[in-house]
Amino acid sequence: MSGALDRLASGLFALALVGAPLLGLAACDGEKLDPEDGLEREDLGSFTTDTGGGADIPFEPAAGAVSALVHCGPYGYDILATAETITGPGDSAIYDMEDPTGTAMRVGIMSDLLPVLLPVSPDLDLAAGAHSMRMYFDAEEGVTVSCSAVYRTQPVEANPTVDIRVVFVGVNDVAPGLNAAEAETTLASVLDEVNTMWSGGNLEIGAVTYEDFDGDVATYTVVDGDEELGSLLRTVSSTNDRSITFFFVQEITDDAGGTILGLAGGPPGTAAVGGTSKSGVVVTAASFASDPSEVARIMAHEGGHFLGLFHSTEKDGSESDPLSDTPECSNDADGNGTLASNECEGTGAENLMWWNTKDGATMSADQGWVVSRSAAVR
Ligand SMILES: [Ca+2]
Ligand SMILES: [Ca+2]
Ligand SMILES: [Ca+2]
Ligand SMILES: [Zn+2]
Repeated sequence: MSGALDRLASGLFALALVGAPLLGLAACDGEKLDPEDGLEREDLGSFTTDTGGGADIPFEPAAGAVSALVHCGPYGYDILATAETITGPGDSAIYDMEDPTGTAMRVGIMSDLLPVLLPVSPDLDLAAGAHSMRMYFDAEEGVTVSCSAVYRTQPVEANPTVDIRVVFVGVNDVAPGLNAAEAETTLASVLDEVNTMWSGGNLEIGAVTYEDFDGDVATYTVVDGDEELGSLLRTVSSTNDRSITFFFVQEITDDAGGTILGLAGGPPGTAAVGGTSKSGVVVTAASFASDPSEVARIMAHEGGHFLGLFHSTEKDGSESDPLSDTPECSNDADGNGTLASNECEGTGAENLMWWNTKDGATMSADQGWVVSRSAAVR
């Protein structure tokens, strides 16, 4: 267990940089699908930890399902949880916490609520039939959680799109023009850049809506730590849930007092599920006036996390994604324990999900395969 818990430091997925030529934004508002078309939701029930500190969560994707999102919580911000093992039909091994990179599956380590998405790689597609996830909690006492699943039965589209909802949380003071009334103009080139970065995975922004936050702006314009982040993401309602909600804020600080450019619920977020601490993405807009491309890089990268993408290579090189078409870099040339972008030029730093996203980063075909199966994508 300690190996996996050592990874806690990477439980918050931070970001930095991208820029690219602008394309015409297809903010198409065409034919609307029924929001529930192609999704099946299942209440899996309530589960309490056994004497081993874990709980076994059975779930069963239907034939034809292209993805399954299982989520369990809430258990608060003082407890961390992950999956110890996941098995598929015939007790086939899908995931083992002790050797995550030995499989084509990844699971995060999360406070409050754990979302788990299958599949996160074309090398381990989803099978119909009986699955079981053993959840592990880093807790002193017993824990009880509610679990649900969303199975996406809608087939994968040739040209998948994802609807975007941008909610402005008191950012107009530091970034004039970032408000619901002006955003269609002021944010257009940023969304063009997001589309450019996503185009390698053939993902495109669909319908876009802009709102000014109608909650406690004074509290949330600076997001202080994990619990405030979770509370903000929980305001995503079930009527907005088949989209990615991006909250634009002035600043995000982590529990250790560091500043973070963006954070996604997850990975993965609870795509198509509102009301959880993993129901959206938070983006800092402080740099918008001086470097609007930074906002685009944050949106594209954190949106990737929300839709189920893990870092292609982690900052300290200890972890990598389960995708064969994204390079892994191990060239810590100066031996300082950190893989800097200039140490991995041409060998990984060009990917959208590089831990420190750069100018011109792109989504790979395998990453496109994963996101096209998200319940938030159509
Ligand atoms: Ca605050
Ligand atoms: Ca890879
Ligand atoms: Ca280094
Ligand atoms: Zn990240």
